[in-house]
Amino acid sequence: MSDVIQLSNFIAGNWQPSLCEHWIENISPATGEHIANIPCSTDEDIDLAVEAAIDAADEWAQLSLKERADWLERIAGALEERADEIAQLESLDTGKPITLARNVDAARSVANFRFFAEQGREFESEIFEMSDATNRVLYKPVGVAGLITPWNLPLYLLSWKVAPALLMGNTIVAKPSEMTPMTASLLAEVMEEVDLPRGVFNLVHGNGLDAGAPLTSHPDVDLISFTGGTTTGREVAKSASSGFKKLSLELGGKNATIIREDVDLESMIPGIVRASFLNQGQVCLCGSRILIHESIYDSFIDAFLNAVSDMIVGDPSDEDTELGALISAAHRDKVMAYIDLAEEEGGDILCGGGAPVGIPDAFEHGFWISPTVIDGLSPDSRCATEEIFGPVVTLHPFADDSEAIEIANMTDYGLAGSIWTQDAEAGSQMAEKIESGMIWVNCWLHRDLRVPFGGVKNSGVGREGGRWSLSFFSEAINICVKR
Ligand code: TXE
Repeated sequence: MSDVIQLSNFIAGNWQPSLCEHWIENISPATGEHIANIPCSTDEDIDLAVEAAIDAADEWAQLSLKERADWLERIAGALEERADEIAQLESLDTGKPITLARNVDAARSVANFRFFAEQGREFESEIFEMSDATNRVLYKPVGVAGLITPWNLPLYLLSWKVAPALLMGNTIVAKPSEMTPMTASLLAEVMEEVDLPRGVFNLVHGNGLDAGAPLTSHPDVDLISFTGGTTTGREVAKSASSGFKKLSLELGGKNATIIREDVDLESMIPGIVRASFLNQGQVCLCGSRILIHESIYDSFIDAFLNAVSDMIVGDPSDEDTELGALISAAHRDKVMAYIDLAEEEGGDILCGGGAPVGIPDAFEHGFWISPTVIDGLSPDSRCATEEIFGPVVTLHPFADDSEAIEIANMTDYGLAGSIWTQDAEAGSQMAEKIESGMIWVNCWLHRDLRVPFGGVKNSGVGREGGRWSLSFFSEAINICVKR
């Protein structure tokens, strides 16, 4: 018990427990051990944090864009110095492999601040000339930004929102997932370390109903940026709409990976495996339905299963590990329930389907599932159309491009997808017909931070990324001066 970390809220530059002094236990996904306590904050803590954010708003808004870009640069530098610590904490808190935590989570968190600092320096307001007048567009802060983030990529996704929100002059109340609080606290430490003015960044820990919901409905919160499940997103949208808050929702996905008959399997298999199982399949962009041209169905399965069976599942702190644990017992049970359902729906489990064999004793109470590949399901079955969000993919044959597109569009989600082919032009044409916000051809999660990021259908509302983030986190005001 003495090793259990005690985390606090960070409000107006002060570290404090929740006013009700209740706590939530934070559990290590890899071992099932109790590793931390976080404040179980309520509406009273949210009120305090919003007040602090309002108090800090004027001073922060008065800084120039370039001055705020300098702040982002300072934050990036301080985070970079703690990159190893970020990776360790993220791996402990999420159960993900340390290499992934280092190369993706820690690296991207630093890069997010650097990228938006650069965007701030390059940003130019538009001028629209008329024959007798000049229009000048100003980008003002929206006000207090409520940022709610999930557990799969904790600091990566939080920094993706914090950086542009700060750049455009907003002050922040952040509510990270109760399951992965560690690196959000580290970010607050960094804000303190660099002397960010008090109240500009406030952090309130707690669960969704007690702390998240009062943030989304708070009358003085002007904007909500939310990443999480579609069901929660619907609640957030209802709650935020009554106050006409600016709203961005990045929700779930059920993305298709389309393998055309001309694919060069040997060179593309590693990318397809990565798209299927990165972060144990717990990335909203993961390709959880693989659609394969019928002429190469069997050879694809052989090559894919070969590569999947080589994946190293186990100790997240081991440099060779490729797959770690799932986030929680409840989530593991949810994913297992889908695997059971797949069998009921007539699916054939080609590999995986349960805890990995031979997992060391230290991890026997953790939440593990081996990479699982399921064949033989109808493309409109529940397992093939609902978000499972785990290391599970289903395989489906198609006869031609139009059938692949039809199957790809057979879900209520529309976040991402990928197409694998030697004919990049045909892949690109096909991508236009897929109902998703982002499609990759011959790659996956190949991110240019300048491009729009977001989904259609039940995968969300709005776009973030590059100038879309700058626009979302600001109010464009036009001033027309007649000569
Ligand atoms: O997400 P939640 P969970 C999907 C995935 C997963 C499912 C549920 O399918 O199985 O969502 O995951 C806060 N008002 N994704 O339970 O509940 C919550 O505290 C305001 C996809 O973790 O949506 C956390 O901070 N906030 C996703 C955040 O919302 C509320 C990544 C996300 O939690 C709230 C994660 C409420 N009423 C899960 N209820 C992606 N798109 O990347 C909860 N929260």
